[in-house]
Amino acid sequence: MSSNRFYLGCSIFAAAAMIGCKPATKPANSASAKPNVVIIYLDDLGYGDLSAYGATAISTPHIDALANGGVRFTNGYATSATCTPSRFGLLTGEYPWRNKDAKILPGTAPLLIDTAGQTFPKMMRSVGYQTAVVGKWHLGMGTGVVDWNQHIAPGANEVGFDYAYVMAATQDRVPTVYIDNGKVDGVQSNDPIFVDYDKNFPGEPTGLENPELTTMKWHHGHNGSIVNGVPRIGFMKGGDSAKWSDVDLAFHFLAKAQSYVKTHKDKPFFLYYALNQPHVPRTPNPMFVGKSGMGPRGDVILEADYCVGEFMKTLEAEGLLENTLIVFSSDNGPVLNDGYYDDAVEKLGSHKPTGPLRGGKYSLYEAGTRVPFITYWKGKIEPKVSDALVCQMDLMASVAALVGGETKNLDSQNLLDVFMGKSDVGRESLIIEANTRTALRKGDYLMIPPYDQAPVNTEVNIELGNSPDYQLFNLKSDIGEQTNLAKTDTAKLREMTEAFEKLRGSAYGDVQKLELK
Ligand code: NG6
Ligand code: CA
Repeated sequence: MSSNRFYLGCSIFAAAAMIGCKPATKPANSASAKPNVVIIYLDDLGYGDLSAYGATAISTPHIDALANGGVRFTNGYATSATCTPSRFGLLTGEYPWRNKDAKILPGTAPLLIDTAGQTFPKMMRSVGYQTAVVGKWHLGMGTGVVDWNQHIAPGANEVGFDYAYVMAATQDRVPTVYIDNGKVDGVQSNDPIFVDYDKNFPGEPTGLENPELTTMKWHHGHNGSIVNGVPRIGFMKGGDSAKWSDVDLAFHFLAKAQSYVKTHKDKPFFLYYALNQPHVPRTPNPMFVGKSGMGPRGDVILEADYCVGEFMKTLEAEGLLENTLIVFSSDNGPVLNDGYYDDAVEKLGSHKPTGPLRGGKYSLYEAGTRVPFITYWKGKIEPKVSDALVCQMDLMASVAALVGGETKNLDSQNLLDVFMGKSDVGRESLIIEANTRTALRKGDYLMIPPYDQAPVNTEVNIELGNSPDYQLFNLKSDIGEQTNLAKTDTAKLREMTEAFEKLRGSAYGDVQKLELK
């Protein structure tokens, strides 16, 4: 019970009498104690996917309540245009391009984060916090050869989370099971689970060979093992009792996040609640099927909004709202067809998941990394819209400043005042990343160096930002990146390439390309 609620029952007494109501020891998680910190992180939600960010074809009232009651950032970035590197940046405070393995990982990948290094949850733990992750992990686990029937380590627990209830990778990758502090939840010794990303297990159906067994059709990739009628990436055998139900997945994680709050409210906690929506396969609970009129992608956005609302109700019911900083964001930008025929393209109508931005998931153009980004703290953060340049990577140093933690030599910058809405002075610059290609945002400008790769990913139908020429955009006057200024504003291009080279250093493999043509 929070001290606020405790005093409620005493409010009719005079102040002197209230002293008699005071508990002998003050609850640790009271308004004057260290605040709880919750990061609510969506998967592939675009800059234009929320009504608070301008969407009119879809309504997201619960997330909007955070956006309209807190700081709504218009220049908030993930480090990357895909999941694994963005999560790496968020949880380590380091640019993912410093780690050559920070790419989209298979479900069997070893743990990506160095267990000896600094992490966000370790920093929180060092100042007395309880720490938890619930939801999508996708940062690898184990050392490369995993027996899914034994305790799997190292993983989220070993990089600082006291409690970790996660899916290993993504909803479209095997193993399709929950992992509870390193143990597959519900696996039984008489039906062990096996996972392989190279070859199928003899006799097991796949999306490729047994399309008649699928209820969702694959478009590209996603033709491995079939679980619940959905063909996945990779192969899996056994573990029937442990397999998740896709339509219940969001509610399952929600319940875990809620129960974590309820059982840990007496001491400060750090909770990273990583939802699965609207990543593929989009499998809305029956409660939301057909509700958006946009097909499953819209329906699962409504489902995610509902989950956020329910989670907020729990914080409120537990008396924690005034003492909890909530950060809301997404790991990368939107994609419609990400490998399944699910009507995301056909039923989109007038909705623009990217908002006014160019590109999408996987892209160096803005829609790849610029995402919804909200900070909310009832009674502490005044509602405002902020155009300050901020990155998810900055949360670690900023929250450290809030809770009295320490960070050393990180790329993460302390922007606490910006996140609290007290300052509009964000980052000077930021390197964004898309599948190891990088670009520089500095001031109002974005500079993308030349890249030889294909300009468009034709499978997902997204412009990737690649061009044999330099690209330079003024994002303030040209948010849609339509006018390449590289040839006309050569002074700005030179300033940007020099700054880029300095920040990127030898980690940028093709430094010679930076010599202006
Ligand atoms: C891609 C998958 C895509 C998605 C993505 C990871 C194929 C053809 N495409 O490789 O469906 O799973 O990886 O998304 O397999 S992320 O949001 O986790 O980065
Ligand atoms: Ca993602």
